[in-house]
Amino acid sequence: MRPQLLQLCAVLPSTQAILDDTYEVHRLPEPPLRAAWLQDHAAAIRAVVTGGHLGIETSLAAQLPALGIVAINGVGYDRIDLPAMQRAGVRVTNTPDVLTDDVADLAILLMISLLRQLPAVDRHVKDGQWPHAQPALARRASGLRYGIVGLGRIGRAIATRLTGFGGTIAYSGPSRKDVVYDYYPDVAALAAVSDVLIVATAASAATKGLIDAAVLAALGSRGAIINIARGSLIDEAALVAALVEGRIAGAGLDVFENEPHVPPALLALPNVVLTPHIGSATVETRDAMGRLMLDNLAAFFADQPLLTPVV
Ligand code: 8YV
Repeated sequence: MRPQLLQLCAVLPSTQAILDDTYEVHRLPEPPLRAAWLQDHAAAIRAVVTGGHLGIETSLAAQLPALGIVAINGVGYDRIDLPAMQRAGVRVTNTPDVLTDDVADLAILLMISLLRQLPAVDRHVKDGQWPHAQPALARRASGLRYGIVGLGRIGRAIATRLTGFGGTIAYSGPSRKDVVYDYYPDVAALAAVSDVLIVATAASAATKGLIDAAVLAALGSRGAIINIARGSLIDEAALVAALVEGRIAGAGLDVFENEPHVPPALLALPNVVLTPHIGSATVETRDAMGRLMLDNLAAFFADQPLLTPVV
């Protein structure tokens, strides 16, 4: 008999085909039908597949007594209560490394798009304005002071890309790394010496609201912020206020506090570039993530060491 699995997120058709072949895949019905579904199926569910942005509610996991593994199709595990999983003896896996380059690419894309006003100039041409007017001059993206919040896998990949930009690179984080970039233990101190502050650190209870009003004030009215990590890392209300009042120069954001909802004030601002949490959203990377997620599941059910365990 195929193991029973609860799937909480969409995956590529190629990944889905293997999931469907290997497991008896269930989807969680909406609340009106959920209680009945749980009564009929919860006891048999041995694995959960979920996205990094979704995780699993601790209360749902607690209703799955046979649960042995939560396989995340993503790198972030901030939406999963790891101590609760450990207490329940549930393993958790994620998909690190395979998405690093895509997410780092997006950070650079957002930065250049923001400073060179890509959305506005694209609009300018498509609206037929080119023969009539020149768009406003943009700001240079190279030769700046780049500050990276969090020099993990993705932060390092961003730094590598930025070495081609001819500016200076500094970083903040809990500890100094063996790198040539300048280290600032304090995020506000990093912001104070940055023209572009790029948020690339993992979200957790400890880093919630890490980028607060004081950090934004330190970044200042010429400074731009880029976030490809998690919305919870930035105090979004403070960010919106700073942008609306011109206390920072602009923002390039792929992630938000309450996705897929974006603060309405951001939608009207010209100095903001927004993307819908697409850091890892390429065919190649989603395929690689799917394969790693499947390999972790297979290892779990074969009683083999997990490839990329979180706990
Ligand atoms: C995706 C992500 O949103 O990896 C992560 O943590 O946030 C993204 O890659 C998602 O996990 C895809 O399922």
